[in-house]
Amino acid sequence: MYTQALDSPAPEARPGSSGGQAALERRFEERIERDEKIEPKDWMPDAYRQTLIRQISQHAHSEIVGMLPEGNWITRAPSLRRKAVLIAKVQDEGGHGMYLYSAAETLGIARAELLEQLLDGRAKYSSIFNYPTLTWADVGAIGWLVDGAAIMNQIPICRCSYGPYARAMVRICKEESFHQRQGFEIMLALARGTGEQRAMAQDALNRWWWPSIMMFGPSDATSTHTAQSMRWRIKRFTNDELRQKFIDVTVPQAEFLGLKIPDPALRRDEISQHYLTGPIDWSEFKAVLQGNGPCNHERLQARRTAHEAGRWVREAAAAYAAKHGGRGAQPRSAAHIASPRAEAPCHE
Ligand code: BYC
Repeated sequence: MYTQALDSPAPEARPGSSGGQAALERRFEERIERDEKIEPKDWMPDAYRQTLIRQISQHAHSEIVGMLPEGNWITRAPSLRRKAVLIAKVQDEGGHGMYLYSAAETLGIARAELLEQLLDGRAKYSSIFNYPTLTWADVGAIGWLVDGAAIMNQIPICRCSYGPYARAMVRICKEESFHQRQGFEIMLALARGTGEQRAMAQDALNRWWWPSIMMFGPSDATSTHTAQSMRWRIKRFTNDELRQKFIDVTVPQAEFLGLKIPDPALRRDEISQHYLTGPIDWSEFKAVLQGNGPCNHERLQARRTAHEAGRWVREAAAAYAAKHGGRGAQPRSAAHIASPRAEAPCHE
C-alpha cells in the first residue's frame, strides 16, 4: 500500500491553525479549478477521498465480476481464434481490476478491505454483470454494447482530477477499445451469417440493450453524486450526457448490422440531432442494485468461492514474505489468481 504521509503544508494552511482547514480547502479548490492533478500525498478533503474510494473500488469490482459472464464462454467459443481472443479479453479485465485496486489503495484503504466489502455485499459493482450470457451472441453483445458503454464512460475519466485514477484509465481505455471491436466483429459475423445466427444476434441485442443503457447510472435528476463529482472534476459529463452519446453512436451501428434496437419509441430528433429513446424502466435498475437481478446471487457466490480457493495462495505468500523479511507480510489478495469459472451457471 502507498504511504499516506502528507506533504507538509505551508504554516498558514496547517489543520488546526487559525483558518488552516479553510485555507487547505481553498488551495485544493484552486488546484481543481486550474485542472491540476491531485496526487496521493496531497491534501484533499475527506469527502473527495471517500468519493474516489467508492467510485474506483466499485469500478475495480465491476472489472473482476465482469470476467464471469464472458469467462463462462471460454470453453465454448466457436473456434480456436475466438477462444484465444476471449481469453485475452477476460485476462485484460482482470488486469484492469488490479490497476484500479492499486489506484484505490493510494487513497489509504487496503485491498483486503475492499474485497471484504465486495464479498459481504456492502460494495456495489456494475448492474450489467448481473445478467446471464445465454448464447455465443451474448459475448458479441457484451463487447459491442457493454465495452462500448464502458469506453464512453471511461474516456473522460482519463481527465479525472485524481492522478492515479486518470493514469490507470489511459491504458484501460486502449484495451477497452480492442474489446469493443472484438464484440462488434462477432456481431458482424453473426449478422452476416445464417438466419439462425442473425436471430441469435437480434436476441442478444434485445436482452442487452436496456441494461447497457442503464449502466450509465440513474438519471441526472436522481443521481446522488453527479453534481459534486462534476465540481471536483472526477466526472466530466453527467450520466444522461454520456448515455445520450452512447445511444447516438450505437444506433447507426445497429443499423449497419441490420439489427433492430428493441425500442418502438426510438426516433431521431432532427432539431437536437439526437436519437431519443422511450422511457427507461428504472424499476429494473433498482431491483438489480438491490440484489434481485437474474444473476446477482451467482456472481457473488462465484467470487466468494474463488476467494476461498485462493486462501492458501495468500497464506503462502504471507508466510514467504514473513520468512524473507520482504514487504507484504500483509497478504495481497490472490482472488484474481483463483479461477473465475468456479461459478454456479446462472442458466448460462
Ligand atoms: N451499477 O449518483 P450516481 C466495465 C450507483 S466496468 C451499479 O450516479 P456516481 C467493464 C452508484 O454507485 C463498468 N450501481 O453515482 C468491465 C451510487 O450508489 P452508492 C463500471 C450503480 O458514482 C468488464 C448510486 O447508484 N464502470 O465497464 O456519481 C467488461 C447513485 O448513482 C450504477 C465504472 O465503474 C450501475 N450501473 O455515478 C466490460 C466507471 N450506476 O455508491 C466492461 C466509473 C450508478 O451511493 N464509475 N450506481 O451506493 C462511474 O463513472 C460512476 O461511478 C457511475 C455512477 C457513472 C457508474
